[in-house]
Amino acid sequence: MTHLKVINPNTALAMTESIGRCARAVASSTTTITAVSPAMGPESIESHYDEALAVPGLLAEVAAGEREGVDGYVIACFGDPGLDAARELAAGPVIGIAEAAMHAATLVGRSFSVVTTLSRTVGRAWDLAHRYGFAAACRGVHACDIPVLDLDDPAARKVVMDLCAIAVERDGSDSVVLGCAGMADFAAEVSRETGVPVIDGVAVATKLAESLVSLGLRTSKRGEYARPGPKRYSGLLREFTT
Ligand code: 5HY
Repeated sequence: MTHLKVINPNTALAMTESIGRCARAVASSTTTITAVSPAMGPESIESHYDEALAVPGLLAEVAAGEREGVDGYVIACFGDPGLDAARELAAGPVIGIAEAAMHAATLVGRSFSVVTTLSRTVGRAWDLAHRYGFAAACRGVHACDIPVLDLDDPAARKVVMDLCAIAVERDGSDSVVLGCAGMADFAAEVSRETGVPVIDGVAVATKLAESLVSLGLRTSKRGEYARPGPKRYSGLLREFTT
């Protein structure tokens, strides 16, 4: 059996349950999915400030996973918050949904568009495309300007659906990457409407983590992702002392 921990770094439990359903829908029968939110952090992640404050709680969940013998992790937030720090803590693979989705998009087409939430997060999506080496394939990043926690409203879904179609037409891209874990459960519907592959990073990251674990590929501890050395942390971070 493979045990994957899918971490929604925000504290919106309804979103965590939806993310868990999406991960379980694609996981193999020999994979157990544990979907969690941290015990502390922002109710949604829509700014650099939110992202920074999401990381301690996220890392606490990875540290707990290591004690529990978790085989691999998914960071289910499109900013891939805390990804490098989580890889230092984890023995197994840690996959961010943005990195996973962009990889998948370049395997099914020459170009992709990203449809994300607030306009203020567009720059972060571009930063990730550049960091992961997909800037040339990314034809555009489009914001629906709907807050993360309002995405399950049917009217909001119509806005996202329409924007995906506009993005494909305007960018001439081969596929659409959904720029929020809160959009995970309607990738198939958007794909039917737009006629192009629509990629949900939760599903792709789950299968990538599962595949890497099955191949025996764990996070390398030789260099940058070696475990952090012993250190004291004070105040609210006291529990992180190693
Ligand atoms: C996410 N925020 O996937 C991102 C989306 C965003 O709380 N979960 C969040 O807007 O960056």
